[in-house]
Amino acid sequence: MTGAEIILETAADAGVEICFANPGTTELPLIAALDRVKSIRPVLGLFEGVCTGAADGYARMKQKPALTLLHLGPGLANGIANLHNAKRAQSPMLNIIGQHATWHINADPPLNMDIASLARTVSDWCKQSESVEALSRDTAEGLAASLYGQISTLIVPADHQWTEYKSDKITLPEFTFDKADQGVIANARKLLEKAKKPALILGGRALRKPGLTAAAEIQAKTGCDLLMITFPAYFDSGEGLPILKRIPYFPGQAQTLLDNYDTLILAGAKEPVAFFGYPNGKSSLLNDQQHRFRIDTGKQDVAAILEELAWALDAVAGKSNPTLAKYTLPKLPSGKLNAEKICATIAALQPEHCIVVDEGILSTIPYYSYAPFLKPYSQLNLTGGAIGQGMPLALGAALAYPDKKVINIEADGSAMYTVQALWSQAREKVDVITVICSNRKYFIIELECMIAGYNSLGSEARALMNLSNPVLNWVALSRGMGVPAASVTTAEELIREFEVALKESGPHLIEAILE
Ligand SMILES: Cc1ncc(C[n+]2csc(CCOP(=O)(O)OP(=O)(O)O)c2C)c(N)n1
Ligand SMILES: [Mg+2]
Repeated sequence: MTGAEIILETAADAGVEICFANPGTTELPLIAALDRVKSIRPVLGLFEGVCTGAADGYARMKQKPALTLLHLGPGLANGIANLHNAKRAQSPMLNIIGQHATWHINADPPLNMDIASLARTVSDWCKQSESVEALSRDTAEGLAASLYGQISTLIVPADHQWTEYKSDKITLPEFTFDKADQGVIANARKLLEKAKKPALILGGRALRKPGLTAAAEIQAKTGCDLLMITFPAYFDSGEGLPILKRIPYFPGQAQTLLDNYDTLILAGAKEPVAFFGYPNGKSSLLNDQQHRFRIDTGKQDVAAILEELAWALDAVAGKSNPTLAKYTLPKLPSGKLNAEKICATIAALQPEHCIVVDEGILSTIPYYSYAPFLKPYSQLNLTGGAIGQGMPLALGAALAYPDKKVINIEADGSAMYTVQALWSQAREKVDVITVICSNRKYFIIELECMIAGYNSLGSEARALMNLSNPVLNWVALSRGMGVPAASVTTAEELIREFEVALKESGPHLIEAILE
């Protein structure tokens, strides 16, 4: 068995099913090993940002480690933006990065660079293998570290990959999150009992069904509001779950919401801060009078902590909770499209248990007024603010759950960063419906300019926000990568095309042209 084979064998034993890959000559033994270790399915991305984004989507859905295979420093560099998003999403992931043969590095060949320094900016665990005999342990350690919801990166020189491996295979130890702190739970209980107007801010794993169910019980008992962070990696939503208010993106709106509360209990969430610093702005969205208290460390099981807090509050009623969301079918719109109508159409037509990926930027803001009242579904969002995530994320989510429809609501500017994901969607025949919100501009930058007081921008400045010269031909781009596509301008056309896409299997793209 080669070093490359033991890496894949160790990963396969740990439950890894897919390798999101864009390899090169320093990964040849790993390419060959994928032929031998059949339980790992290779998925080719035509840009490394597609591989890392797809791995993130898979990891968020499966909550188990996703594997990428990338080529040297430049390959990693191309994948960094979506690794940054994955790190912010606390997605378990192991990157295997090929390195030059150990004896060749000092010759400084053209592709040589400091891979580890680059990797550390996005990795919680990072190692360059020191011998072929360490490869199974290195792989197991990297995977084990990722289980907390972290990024691990293992850099493997080509000679370690091709050399024969003679040691034993290492099995991952049983994983458990760090133990809950009873003192913290008692403090949270006291704060909630004392507060006049409390809220829980939920993020991370607290936004999955078990955490939401416990939060709903706490809400029913204490009367606290439930808020969610602005860009959650994942949340369960719909009928039977509590109704959460999303903290708005713009700091003024966020502060208006948060000012309502005297006490904020943070569960799987950091203290809320403004996305950017503005002239005369401030970082924190909370004021000095507000009590704030985090109940988990990020390495603990926050859903279990919420459950313990519910017990401590004597909030576990076990009977039906009247505050939970009830299903309301959104009305289908008509006429020329705008963002509100795109969101209403998708909300009205999306099937139960689907996966919605939101990288609609300004166009998806209206969607959140429907989200709590739909049939149960899962939603994935852009987490780290590095755009170009939606299409790969949708690919990975669809590979994780081939039986579910994935609906990717995608802004046109963001879509262009990793548009190659469409080719992988076609090749892997995944059920992804991409709706491009085609406003033909970087609308949010335009809006941010207006808010910042740059009201009379000239043609040079405007050129940096305008995507209409030339107009992107979405139908041609999509068909060119093997994904059937249509372009629509009215709600009636969008409804028709969306219904066709829902009925057929395989990927589809619909360009929704906005007024
Ligand atoms: C990797 C990366 N590059 C650039 C940006 C800056 N940026 C934020 S939003 C945006 C454009 C958004 O345009 P679009 O995706 O069309 O959404 P819209 O604002 O039109 O709704 C850009 C360039 C970013 N966030 N991430
Ligand atoms: Mg746009």
